[in-house]
Amino acid sequence: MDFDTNCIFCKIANKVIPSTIIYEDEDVLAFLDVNPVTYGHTLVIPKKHYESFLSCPKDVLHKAFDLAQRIGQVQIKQLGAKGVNILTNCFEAAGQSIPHFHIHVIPRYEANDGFKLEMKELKNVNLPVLAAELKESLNK
Ligand code: DGP
Repeated sequence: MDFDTNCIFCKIANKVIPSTIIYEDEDVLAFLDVNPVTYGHTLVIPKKHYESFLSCPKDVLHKAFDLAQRIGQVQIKQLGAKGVNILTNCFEAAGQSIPHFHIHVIPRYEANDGFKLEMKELKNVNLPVLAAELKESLNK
């Protein structure tokens, strides 16, 4: 499906609803997040509808991440960001609220600037057992 009539990012990609676009070509689009967590928070999307990173074809992924890289570089050069977080949430359990693949490009200025990614250590994991399980599926 190229266009999902219920998808807000499909509507943005097709200019059915407005957004603040900073770059577009025939495959990908970058626009400012309407609820930015830091100054310059940008979203990169493919114009065609793919539910998430996990189902996006590799050539499109490549174009989207290439653009995300360029935007991150510009955020540092132009906005004076000191760092950048690249984030793509896959499915509701991971915080995805819009089911159209998108990459958050979040410029960072300091540790307490509005964005926080907390990684708490999960204790008591048997790493060799887990690795064996994952390797089996990966190498099938
Ligand atoms: P996620 O939670 O990863 O699905 O992020 C969705 C982001 O999309 C969230 O940061 C807010 C942003 N967003 C939602 N609706 C709109 C919109 O209509 N326009 C723009 N520019 N951004 C939107």
